[in-house]
Amino acid sequence: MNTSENKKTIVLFNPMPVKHQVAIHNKKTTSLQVPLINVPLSLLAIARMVSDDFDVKIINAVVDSDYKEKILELCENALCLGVSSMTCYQIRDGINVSASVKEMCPELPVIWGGYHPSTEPIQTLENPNIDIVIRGQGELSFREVVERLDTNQSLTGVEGVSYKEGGQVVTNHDRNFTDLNEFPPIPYDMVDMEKHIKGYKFGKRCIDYYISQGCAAACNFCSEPLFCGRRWSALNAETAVNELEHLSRTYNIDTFMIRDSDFFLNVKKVKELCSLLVEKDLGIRMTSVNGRMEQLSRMDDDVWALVREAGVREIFIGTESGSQEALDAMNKGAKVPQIEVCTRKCVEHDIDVRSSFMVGIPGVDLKKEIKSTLNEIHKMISVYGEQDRLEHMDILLSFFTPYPHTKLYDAGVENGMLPLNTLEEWGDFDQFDFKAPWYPQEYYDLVLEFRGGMPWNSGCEFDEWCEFYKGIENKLEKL
Ligand code: B12
Ligand code: SF4
Repeated sequence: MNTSENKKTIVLFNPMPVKHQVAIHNKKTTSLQVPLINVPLSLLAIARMVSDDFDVKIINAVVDSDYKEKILELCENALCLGVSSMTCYQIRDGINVSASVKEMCPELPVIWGGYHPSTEPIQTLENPNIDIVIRGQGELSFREVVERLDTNQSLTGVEGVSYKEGGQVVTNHDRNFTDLNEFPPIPYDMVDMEKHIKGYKFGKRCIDYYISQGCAAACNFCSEPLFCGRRWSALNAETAVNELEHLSRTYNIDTFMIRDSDFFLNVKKVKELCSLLVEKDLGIRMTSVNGRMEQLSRMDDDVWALVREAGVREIFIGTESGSQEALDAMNKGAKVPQIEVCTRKCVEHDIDVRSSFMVGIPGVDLKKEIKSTLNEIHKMISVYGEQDRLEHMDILLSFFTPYPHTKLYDAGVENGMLPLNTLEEWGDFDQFDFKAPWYPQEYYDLVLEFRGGMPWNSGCEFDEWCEFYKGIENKLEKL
């Protein structure tokens, strides 16, 4: 064990998720469509496991200026560098920083974790500047790796870890998913919280929080099932509510952006949490609370009412598509009419809806897919528009994007998409508006035109929207 005087430094880095800061403002509300400023929960989650014995420094590219210089300075005498990455520009930024660090300190172990390396560990380790990958939930594996590095031991047998030894990649066994209640609380005080507090539509001081990790569903486009093996764990209601209370008091927080993948999975737990929140009457709001439409559409009205009373002001639904063929190809486990059921439930209970759709699923009839998806979006807009409540909804519309080793990645390759063979290729891949080879330009352009015209992107009123949508329908018919 290291004493306080001789604690070794561990540097943890959260790279930029996007190449250029893109703030897509919602023209109907004050919120951002993609809030980039996020508490680096991934890094804090692993930092909590080693912070007693090591001096952990967290650098978040989104809020720390001159982050590369800071990392280089900190790495000079460090035990290791840890990098977190999703499948997006974070890879490119992470590669660049890892390469600079290795140039300065070739012996310093560079460890990657997060969704991308977890689902593509071998390719990640083929990069010469990355030595170790921690797959899946990182807490226990990271602690063990750090302890081994500190005592100069090999990583043989450390579960959930892949690493290079003698030029070969060694893949240790997976690690079992650990109950979140076994970990200490997320140490928010390890970062400068003022830099991580954002305005969101329900308040001025919003931070990220999560109550559960994992997801039990198996959508064919998503990395989550590969990452967590369809396992799920949630904090006990009392623990979560105490933390929310502590955070709201300590940092004067009015809104929590809930970062779970599947908040509503266990309705009994949802009820326990919400009842306690009502009892404690903390006056906090919860936003972006993720729910699956299949679950939400069969949730009882008294639970909807309880959830609202507890402070849930916005639900994020992966509605994905208006085409049943596409939903089935995604293995979404949902039916198109559930979109409307959920939308109406949200309106009825005065909960804002934020939902995401995508088009371009490989192997699906494209024209029908676009037509029915745009139509379903129009129906959602109409539910809110007819009540003059457009500022209470938000829809993200994107194009199918491949993620490593998902079934739809394979289907994409079968349909002519070029495989992504290196970490660098993934890092340079356009995450925003991927134009798949099966996507004719005129369809692609029409979807972009539709997206630009949606009320929160264009600022238009409902009657203007209806006119605009008619025009889009006509254009689509002619294609
Ligand atoms: C917050 C968030 C964001 C934030 C950024 C977060 C950040 N790191 O800066 C924002 C909003 C910017 C964002 C953006 C995107 N996101 Co996002 N995001 C999330 C979300 C909701 C929460 C992440 C989180 O904090 N979780 C809590 C922490 C504790 O869990 P964790 O990150 O998994 O960390 C654990 C392990 O992964 C591991 N670990 C993580 N990092 C490291 C590092 C080291 C060194 C080690 C040892 C271990 C380790 O240990 C941690 C503790 O167990 C997740 C869904 C989810 N529930 O996780 C999606 C998720 C990560 N996002 C996802 C995606 C796809 C995106 C986008 C690429 C989508 C897109 N096409 O637009 C964009 C990227 C850029 C863009 N176009 O805007 C996918 C990832 C899939 C993939 N293969 O990468 C997820 C899983 C959602 C999903 N189900 O599809 N996202
Ligand atoms: S429900 Fe959401 S998080 Fe779970 S597998 Fe499907 S898309 Fe991924």
